[in-house]
Amino acid sequence: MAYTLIVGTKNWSSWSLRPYLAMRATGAPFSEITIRLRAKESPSTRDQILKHSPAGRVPVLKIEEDGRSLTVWDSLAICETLAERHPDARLWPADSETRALARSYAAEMHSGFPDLREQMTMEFARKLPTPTLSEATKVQIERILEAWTTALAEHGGPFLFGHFTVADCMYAPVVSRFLTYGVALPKAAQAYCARVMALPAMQDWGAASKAEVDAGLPEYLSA
Ligand SMILES: N[C@@H](CCC(=O)N[C@@H](CS)C(=O)NCC(=O)O)C(=O)O
Repeated sequence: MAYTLIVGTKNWSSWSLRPYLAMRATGAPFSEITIRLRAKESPSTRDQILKHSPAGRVPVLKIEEDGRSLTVWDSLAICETLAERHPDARLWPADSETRALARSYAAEMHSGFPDLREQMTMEFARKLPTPTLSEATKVQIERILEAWTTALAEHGGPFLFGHFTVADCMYAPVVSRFLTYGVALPKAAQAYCARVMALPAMQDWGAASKAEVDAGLPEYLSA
């Protein structure tokens, strides 16, 4: 059995970071292909991704097993697939009510917070000034902080639902954004961000993002 995770430019690709963290949490070996986002030259980013997935977006997970190849795309679908295939990684909480809550957190992130995502695009390896936040972005930040604080208090930390789960994978790019743009955070959220950033997988993603930035990303266009 062989896994290949296809991701986008690490400094930018928040959707790729999520299943990367889940993949690392399984402890299973995997290969990586990094596709340069925002590539204008031919073949375009989209054409490169289309070689791997009909959806034309990263992340993509390929699973080669028993002579067959399975392609899974979309961050949440990949996290779910890994959780199912690697029960020992406990990527969802064991208790069904807690699991339902953790799934709600993950889904809320996956389908929500559009203003936050647009105003504070992920720039993993960079520190940037805090933009003038729109009212909608402020409301979304407040919602995330309230959700984190509630989960941390109710489940006792160190992660949102106790041990590390897909809910933490889904919010990890928000942690990076808060740090990149210097968003003021209450103590509990600050400590949570520090714990997420200290994960070896986050450190490795950060080192790769920094290498991309140091090598000179071609342009800083809006995503
Ligand atoms: N809902 C998708 C979103 C995936 C997505 O938008 N990926 C971006 C990169 S972060 C992408 O592939 N963009 C294609 C492009 O830039 O051409 C998911 O959760 O995986």
